[in-house]
Amino acid sequence: MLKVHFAPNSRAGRIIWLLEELSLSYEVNNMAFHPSDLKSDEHRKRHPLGRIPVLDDGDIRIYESGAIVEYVLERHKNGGLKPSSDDANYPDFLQWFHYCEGMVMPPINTIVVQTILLPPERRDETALGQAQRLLTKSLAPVDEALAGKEYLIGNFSAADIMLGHACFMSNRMGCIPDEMSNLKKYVENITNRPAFKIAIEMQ
Ligand SMILES: N[C@@H](CCC(=O)N[C@@H](CS)C(=O)NCC(=O)O)C(=O)O
Repeated sequence: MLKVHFAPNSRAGRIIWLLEELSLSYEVNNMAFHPSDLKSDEHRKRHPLGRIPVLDDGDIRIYESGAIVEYVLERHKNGGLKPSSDDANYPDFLQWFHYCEGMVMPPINTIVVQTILLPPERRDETALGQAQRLLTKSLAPVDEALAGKEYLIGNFSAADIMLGHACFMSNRMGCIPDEMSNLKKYVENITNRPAFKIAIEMQ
């Protein structure tokens, strides 16, 4: 049985979303998004940095959300969520799948650190402003790519589970301006998916 080590309001939601989209069975180890759980000796044995998500599949343990998504698609079920390498959409799929952790999540991480994780006296307004501007800038090509499309490569795919989740978080942080209307609509398309609702409402 697949087991997801999870905490609410985190990238672990991507894995629940994926498993729900694929109708695969899984168990959840629901932890608090707090050092008491994430930095515990028990969890550091699963992830050396004390982070989530982590997936257990029998004796196999894997962390890094994109790697987990690829692993599930290859070893368990594809469900039409990843085009084959000869598909015309494959290059775009790869690009947006990896653009998520490569370009969009770094400024989101800084925003979370500067608004939630650091105690108020250590927060830095300049670093926060820079990260907010960088996030909006990094989303501009995504808005452009979504013109006339419901999802990143047309049909719903695992690239939406990665980057769509990051877009949802960016919107919640107020970093998608109204002018990025394709992106606003995209976030709506994603949040209307029943599997996404299950993942995002899991506490
Ligand atoms: N690139 C990693 C990032 C993992 C990560 O940083 N997860 C965050 C939650 S979204 C976390 O565990 N943060 C807790 C911490 O930094 O202490 C992935 O995609 O899995």
